[in-house]
Parts: sequence; C-alpha cells; structure tokens
Amino acid sequence: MRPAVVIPTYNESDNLAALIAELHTYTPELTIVVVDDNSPDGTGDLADQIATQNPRVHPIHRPKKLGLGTAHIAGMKWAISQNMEPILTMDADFSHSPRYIPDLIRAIGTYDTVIGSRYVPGGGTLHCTLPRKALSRGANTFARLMLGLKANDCTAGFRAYRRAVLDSIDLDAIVSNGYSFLIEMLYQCEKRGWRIGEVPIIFEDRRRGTSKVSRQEIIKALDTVVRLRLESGRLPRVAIRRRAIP
Ligand SMILES: Nc1nc2c(ncn2[C@@H]2O[C@H](COP(=O)(O)OP(=O)(O)OP(=O)(O)O)[C@@H](O)[C@H]2O)c(=O)[nH]1
Ligand SMILES: [Mg+2]
Repeated sequence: MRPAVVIPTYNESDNLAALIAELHTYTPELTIVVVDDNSPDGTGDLADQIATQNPRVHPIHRPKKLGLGTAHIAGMKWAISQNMEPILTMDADFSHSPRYIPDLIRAIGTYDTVIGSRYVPGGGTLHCTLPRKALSRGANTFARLMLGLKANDCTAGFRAYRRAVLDSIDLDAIVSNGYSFLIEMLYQCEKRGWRIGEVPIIFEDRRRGTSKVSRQEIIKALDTVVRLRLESGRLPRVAIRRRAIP
C-alpha cells in the first residue's frame, strides 16, 4: 500500500508544519498532498519549504480560493496518477487528528470507503459550540432523510477511499464544490453499492486559524441535497405529504 492524504489549505500556516510532523509520526509512509489556494498567509510557500526537506510532501498550488471540493479532486487526481492507494482526505486544522489515520487505513481492508465518524459509538466532538453541533447534526439528518444515505456521518471530510471507488466516479462531473462536495461524493459511493465503513473519531474544534464556513456554503449544501434528491427521480417525502393535506 502507498497511502496518500489530500489536505486542502487556505490560511493554515499556523497548523501546517505541526500537522505534517504529527502525520508522519503516526504514519511514516504517508504521502501528504497539500492543495493550497494561494493563501494570503503564505501557507503555499511554507508547504514548498517543507517539501524541499521532506520528499513525502507534495504541494499543489492553485491561483485563488477555488473551494474545498475541487481542491480534493485536484489532490485525488495527482495521487491516482502516482498509483497511490488508499487515498485519504482531511482538514488542516487538527479537527481530524493524525492519530486516526492508521485506523482509517486498516479499515480500508474491509471497506471501500471509510469515514472518520463522529456519530458511531466511541466517536464524538470536543470543544465544539452548541450551534456548531446542531448545524452538523441537522445537515446530517437532512442528507440522510432526503438521499437515503446509510452512513451516520455524511458531512465528514475525514475519509479514506480505495482507488477503485474514485475510478468508478467521474470526478469532473461532480458539480458541487465547498462542503456540499462531501455529501455528493458519499452519495455517489453509496449509489454504486460500495461498502462504506465508519471508524469512530473525536472531532475537535479548530484551535488555530480561522473558519471558512460561510452562510452561503451552508445554503449551497442544502441546495445540493435537494438537487441530488430530484435527480434521483423521487420526490421528497415532505413534498408528497404536503400535497396530500387539503
Ligand atoms: N484549498 C482550499 N482549501 C480550503 C478552502 N476552503 C477551506 N479549505 C480548507 O479546508 C479545510 C476545512 O476548512 P475549515 O475552515 O476548517 O472548515 P470547517 O472545518 O468546516 O470549519 P471550522 O473548523 O469551524 O473552521 C481546512 O483545511 C481549510 O484550510 C478552499 O477554498 N480551498
Ligand atoms: Mg475545520
């Protein structure tokens, strides 16, 4: 196995060096693909500097902030071109702890896609505010009800994919970007019948740097769920019930 992890970054200079060091402590053979969108705080330059010392770090530079989804895709395509497997994704802000990477890689022996999950026994969140927890729970319930997703944590960005899973999905056809990309990827995996596993993680709120989640991103995610539901050819249950009431 030649595992790779794709890490999208936008203004993560406070986190990147420590994150890479910790990742290699737990998983020395891991190739770390940093996809930076010309971060104003110099995260891209920092990734280049680290890469000169560390051959297991591969920076990808994009000209401007183009969103989480296309950043994941850019990193995945590079890892595929290098015959790496499994291909993981995670955030740069330590919300996804490097100590779980070995668990995700191990579970890929049994499953085709593995989610680092807050919502299975043993999983949870730490230092997250109540509104943040409610938003995550709400988005998950909405996605599960509307799309019939089986996974418990549908919005998690901490995942491992077998190569065949990514090959089976036309990555360029995934139109949603930002956070809704994560829901759409999971939808495409479940639709194709790939086995989805979840390993428990404790998700910690970011300690350094600033959040990039905007109200617009949240609305886009809701919009994506509705679009996927309509594309699947079934009407939302709520819509049917509403119509039945005189
Ligand atoms: N390359 C790239 N990375 C991004 C972009 N937006 C967010 N990211 C990165 O994606 C990861 C998740 O973003 P966060 O801001 O942590 O979003 P979040 O985890 O949902 O929210 P908080 O933890 O509350 O900040 C982080 O590593 C970000 O740096 C983007 O447009 N381009
Ligand atoms: Mg975060």
